[in-house]
Formats: sequence, structure tokens, C-alpha cells
Amino acid sequence: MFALWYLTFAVDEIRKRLVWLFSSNKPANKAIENKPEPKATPAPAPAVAPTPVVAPKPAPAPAPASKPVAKPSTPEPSPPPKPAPAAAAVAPATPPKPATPAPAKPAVPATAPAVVAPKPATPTPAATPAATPPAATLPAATLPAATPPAATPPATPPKAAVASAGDKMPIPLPKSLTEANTNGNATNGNGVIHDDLDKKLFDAQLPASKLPKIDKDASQSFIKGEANAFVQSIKEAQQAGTRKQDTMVDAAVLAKLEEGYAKLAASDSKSLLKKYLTKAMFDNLKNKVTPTFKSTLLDVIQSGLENHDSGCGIYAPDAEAYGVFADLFDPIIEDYHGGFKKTDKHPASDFGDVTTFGNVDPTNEYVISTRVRCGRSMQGYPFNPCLTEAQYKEMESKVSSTLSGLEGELKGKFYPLTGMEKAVQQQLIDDHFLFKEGDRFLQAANACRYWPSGRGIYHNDNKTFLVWCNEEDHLRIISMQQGGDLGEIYRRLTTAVNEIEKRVPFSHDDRLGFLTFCPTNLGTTIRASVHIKVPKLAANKAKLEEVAGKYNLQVRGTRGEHTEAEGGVYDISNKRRMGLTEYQAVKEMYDGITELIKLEKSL
Ligand code: ADP
Ligand code: CIR
Repeated sequence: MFALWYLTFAVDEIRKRLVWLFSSNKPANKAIENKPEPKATPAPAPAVAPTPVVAPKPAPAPAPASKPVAKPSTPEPSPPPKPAPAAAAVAPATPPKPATPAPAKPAVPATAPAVVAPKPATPTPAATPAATPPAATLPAATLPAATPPAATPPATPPKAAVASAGDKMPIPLPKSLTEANTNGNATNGNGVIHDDLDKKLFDAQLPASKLPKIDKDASQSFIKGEANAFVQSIKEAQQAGTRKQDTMVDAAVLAKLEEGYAKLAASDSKSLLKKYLTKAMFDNLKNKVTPTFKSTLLDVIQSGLENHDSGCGIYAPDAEAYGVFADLFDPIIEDYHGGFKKTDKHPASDFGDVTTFGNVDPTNEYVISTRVRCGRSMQGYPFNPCLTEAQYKEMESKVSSTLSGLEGELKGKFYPLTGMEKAVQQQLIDDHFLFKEGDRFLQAANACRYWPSGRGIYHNDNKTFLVWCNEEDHLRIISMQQGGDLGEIYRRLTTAVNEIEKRVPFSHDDRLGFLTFCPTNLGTTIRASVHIKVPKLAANKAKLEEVAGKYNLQVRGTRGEHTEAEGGVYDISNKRRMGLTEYQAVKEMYDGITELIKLEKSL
């Protein structure tokens, strides 16, 4: 009897250890036991290949990024505190050891965006990093060969970047076994500590002296059989393009999701999150995680759960989230971008004829300033919530050195946020050149970790060309100036984007266009805006918004989204960015503002 008990116990222990070994969140043993069999995930496709902007060095062993759960209703102060190392844990962005296959070539479900770059730059044989997986293995398009700046020495790609895109995604090392995590407890992406639990699990074994005598051969072959079966099932899952841990979400995350969802459902939030996340969809998505970074539904929706006044309410913690959580992203994308359906494909990038725009306010009566920006994500790096501090710093240095190669009117200097005098920073913000600090929507989405590390701004002397580094997106490329000369501003932006794209490979998806952290920015990523005073129209803010809406325009406050108008100055811009070209997006603003000005004149 006792032998039978021990046999069962021993088998169970072996199984638990195997689960632990193969799982990324160790206590997931429980989840495996309790959860229904995961849905088969479509076969992995290659995605982000790390392609250095400048002379690349072998991929470093990063500290794992932590994605602490934002505490509902208590927004973090600015700057947000760094998570304690002990609570760090998300799957590493690159392997802990050079020999380990890289999650930097993540397994993206076929439905997830295949990350490719838009315009293959002409390769420069001697200087082009061979960071391009074989074209034939790519599902949607080819990665470009990025041409480093002239001054950049020939680049040797990181090992991971040249691996065949057709390779199977390796099971990542358990987070607790990665180099970056050896001195801290393992956690899931939301900071739930598991090591103690595992320790207890293993400590619970009886000491050898107290173990009963059993038929070793019988038990060994039984145990071996079980173990082999289990290992086999993991292998099969891998071969099918799925892994058991891909659908495991731990209890603490689930509890936060349930609590947050119940509060949102009971609220009068007007967010797109509330509009589209039905209970059935919530239940269907709440156990899913992205293959590489293990991002959960909580990572996607926690900004909207915490901020019921969100307009949108969701972010993609990593590019794979657009595929894994497509049931939620797709209707929100369709709603925000004016009907871009899940069956639609974003058109190819086209900045059109940059000489055709004139001055949006030729008499200089209404428009104070004009700005056109676009966002870009660097290939090889996930979005904010999954970045390590080391990656932030690495990206900043790549951006800074790359931009230092720009010439003419784009010539400028990079100013890191780290070490910037507060007064200087505030002046840049007040003058609308620099991003604000402490955005509660971004904080709640875990997008402000390690602040101000890796953040900075590049600008030319006139501050008419600017690049933000690692605020909401990896890059925000901006052209702006006083008055309404959209032609001049757009031409400058186009020149800058072309120059930067020659040097930096960006993440682009065949269907979604340029990939960004927020789904409202996908596609062209273009926001063309004017700071404008239209006092008659604005006498009734609701009316202004209604009229603007007719022209697909969005009204914001003077200091940007979620701010009020100061001195009657509104920021009015094209709302949609997907399903049309860059040129058309800018034209939408140009035409709409022209009509608003006509209307203002007529009142
Ligand atoms: P974005 O997503 O475009 O970066 P925000 O709404 O956060 O947007 O705005 C960022 C900054 O850009 C804010 O300081 C805002 O005032 C400024 N800004 C936007 N449009 C204009 C404009 N036409 N002229 C001057 N500043 C602008
Ligand atoms: C919201 O949902 O209101 C915020 N998360 C902002 C959404 C869109 N704004 C943006 O800059 N992408």
C-alpha cells in the first residue's frame, strides 16, 4: 500500500520537476494540471530579427524586463519606481547565453504580424549587416538589408539574427535559470514571485532515510514511462507549433483580470476597450499569453482597466500580442481607424508628391503651428513593457549615433533625458518639443519602467526636426514649425524618414503597416496636426468635435492627448492612420482644416 503511495508520489514529483524545467513560470505546474488543453497555436513564423543600427556587437545577455502589475486606481508617481530586481522576470528578449537560440527570433503565430521592414534599402555589400533571415522562409515579405551610416564600420550580425527563420522556436529556459535572473526570484511578467513556492514543493520530499523500500525497477520503469510520455507530449506540442506554457496565466494575474474586468464592466467608461471586450471574449482571451514574451491579456488591457477615461485603453506589449489577442485588437483597430477590417491590408508606404501641399492657413489667421509625426519600432526590440534597462540604453545609443550622421537641416544633437536639467526639460515640454513625463496611461501599461533610462530627444538647431527616443514608441520622428506651411513641414519629415530608414530597420507588418505600441498608431503612424484657434467653432466644444469628426479629424488639448485647451488653442489632427497612405493621411488633415477654417470664417 505504502509502496503504491510512494510510487504515485515519486511519479508526481518527477512530473512536477519536468513541468518546472519546461515551464517559463515555474509554478505553472498547477496551471498545466488544471487548465484545459491549449488550443493549437499556428505554426511559428519569424519576426523580429535583431539588426543593429550601428556597428553591432554580439547580443548582450539582458536583465529580464519586469512587467509589474500596475496597481488599480493608484497611478504611479512620476517617475515611476524601478521594479525591485527580485521581482524581475519576463522572458529574456535575447538568450542568456550566446549559444542559446534567441527569442529575438520569436515564434509568431501565423495570425500575428510578421515583422518586416518596409523598403528594402539597397544593400551595401561591405557594410550591410546580414541580419536578414533567408527570404524564402519569410511568410509575408523580406527583411531589408539595412545600410549603416557611411561612418559605421562593417557589421557582423548577432548570431541570432542569421538563424534560419524557418527554425522552430526553442522552448526558452525557465526564467529562473536565465543568467539575468540568478540572483532573484522568478516571477511571471507581473511580478508574482514563484521561487519560494517551488522551493517548498521540492523541500516537501521525504529525506532518504525515511523513504520506504520499494521495488525500484518497477517504479523506475513506470516513472520513466511517465516521464518519457510527458517529454514526448511537450515535443509534440512544440512540433505542432505550440507549447503548453503558452496558455498558462497564473492565478494572481487572473485574479487581477477578473477584478479589473468587473470594475470596467460596471463603469461608464467610453473606452474602446469597454465597448469591445465582451465577457465571452474576456473569458476566451484571459488564459492566453504571447509565445516569446509571455505577455498576458492583463498586459494588453491594464491601462484601460486602470484608466476608465481612456479613449482606447489597450496597448500591445509585444508585436505578437496583435495576433494572440486579435479578437480584441481587430474590432478596436476597425473602430478607431474608420473601418479598417480584419480582412483589410494596410497599403504600402507612400509619402506621395511632397511638393503638393501648400500652407493650410495662407492668411496666417488661425493656425499657430503645424506638426507631422510618425512612429517607428526598431527591429529586434519588443515594445516598452518587455524591454530591459540594458536594451533601453542600447537603443538610445544606437539612435543617438545613427542620428548624428544626419546632415543639412536635419543636423542636430541628441539630448538624453538622463541628466537633463529639470528646467531645460520643462521648457522643452512647455514649448511642445518634448514628451511629457508621468503619463498615467503609459505608466499603467508598464511603459515607463527604468525612466529616464534610454529616453531622450534629438533635434536640429531650429527645433523643426525632432526625434523622440523610447517614449511611447521606440522612435517618434517629428517635423514642426510655427505657422501653417504644411508643405515645408511634410517635405522635411519625408526627407528625414527616408534618411533614417536607410540606416535603421523598422518593424513592419504586411497587414498592419508599421508596428507601434498603441493600436491607434499603426499603419502610417502619421499624425498631422495644427495648433489652431477657431473661437467661434470652439464656443461649443462638443460641436467642434462633431464637425471635426465629419472630416475624420480628432481634437486634442494644447499639450496633447488628455489635456485641455489653453488660451483657446486646440490640437486638431487626422484621426485614422490605417488603410490609407502617408500622403492621404496628411491630406485628410489638410482638407479637413481647410474646411474648418472656411466654417469659422462663415460664422
Ligand atoms: P503625439 O502622439 O502626436 O506625440 P501628443 O498629443 O502627446 O502626441 O502631443 C505631443 C506634443 O506635441 C504636445 O506637446 C503637443 O502640444 C505637441 N503638438 C502636437 N501638435 C502640435 C502642433 N501642431 N504644434 C505644436 N505642438 C504640437
Ligand atoms: C487612451 O486610451 O486614451 C490612451 N491609452 C491613449 C490612446 C491613444 N493615444 C496615443 O497617443 N496613441
